[in-house]
Amino acid sequence: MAEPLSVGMLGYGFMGRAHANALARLPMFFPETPAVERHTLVGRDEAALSDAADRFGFEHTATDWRAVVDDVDVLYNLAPNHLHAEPSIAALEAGTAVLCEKPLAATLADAEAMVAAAADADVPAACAFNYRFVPAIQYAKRLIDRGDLGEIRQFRGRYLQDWLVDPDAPWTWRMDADSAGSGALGDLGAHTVDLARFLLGDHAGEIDRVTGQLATFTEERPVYVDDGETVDDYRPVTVDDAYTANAEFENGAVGTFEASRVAAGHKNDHTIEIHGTGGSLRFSLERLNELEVLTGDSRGYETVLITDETDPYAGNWWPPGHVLGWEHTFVHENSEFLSAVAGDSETFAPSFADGYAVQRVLDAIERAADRGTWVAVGSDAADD
Ligand code: SOE
Repeated sequence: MAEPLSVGMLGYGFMGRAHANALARLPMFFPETPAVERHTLVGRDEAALSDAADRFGFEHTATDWRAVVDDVDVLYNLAPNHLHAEPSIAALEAGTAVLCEKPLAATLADAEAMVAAAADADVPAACAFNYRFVPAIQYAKRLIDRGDLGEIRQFRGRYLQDWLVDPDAPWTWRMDADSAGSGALGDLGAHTVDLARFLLGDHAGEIDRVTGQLATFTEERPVYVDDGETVDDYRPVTVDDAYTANAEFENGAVGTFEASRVAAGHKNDHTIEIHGTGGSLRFSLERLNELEVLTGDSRGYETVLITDETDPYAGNWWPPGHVLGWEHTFVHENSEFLSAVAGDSETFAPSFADGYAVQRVLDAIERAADRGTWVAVGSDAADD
């Protein structure tokens, strides 16, 4: 029997929990996935790290990723965005496969260096766009690839959250341009742009050009002491709270994109709509087991529950109608990624190249917002 793949995980916050949970679920629900040893958890605060390692099932801890990247088979880079490039590149240079959280990097330059390192490596370099692995999204892709929607004319994607409506919500690294790159645009918009590329890339082509509008409504936010109530300091918010963009695809299809962290009442509302000459699709993350489909002569949308045994990934879980949730997307993503590490590594997607393609769109939206005009994706910033 093959040795289990040893995993090093950099970061043990929200994404650490999501991926460690996925690794724990795999042997029971996706037994065909290569076995994994949760080897080393990496972070800075030794006490918190050791507590997380116990809960997540990691055998070792380390406070410096440099000591880990060539000691494991796989690096999960779940650190803040400005720490995506250096450890991921070092791992790839050591022949260690990488799964890096989205957006690929805080800057286009970092993303470029990462995609170059991935091209030189013969191990998979994955960008963790987990929403590709929602069964209903995979099902939507099947319908689009089969031609049920005809020629693609229009894409509409919005990702709305409300955790920053309150001006007293605490400052975090996600509000700092140096650490995060951008705000709602990179954190949420990256997912929507990735889904547009995933679903429509083979039909409408890439996004050619974009407009952009970015807004920050609360200019500084409090940092609290440990009691969570007493304000210690205020730090500036240097990223967007919300963005909107128009887009044109290679085939002439039109797109509208938006995301917000200040959309009161919307918790994790990632909704996409696609219209073609033969029909339409509607998906909402808050109802992720369902896909709304309109094709042929139908006068209205049909709501299809994507939980049948024959639906993507669904047969590995429960009987039809025994619905799945957000965390299952990580299980599917990890199963595909680890299978690629152990086998056909060339074909894994979403790859760093996909992450870079998304980053170019995000960058063009920011530049379009600065200029107040359409910007061609991939055009030279020096020409702005
Ligand atoms: C932000 O609130 C966040 O956690 C993103 O960072 C994730 O990528 C998204 O899936 C859910 O929202």
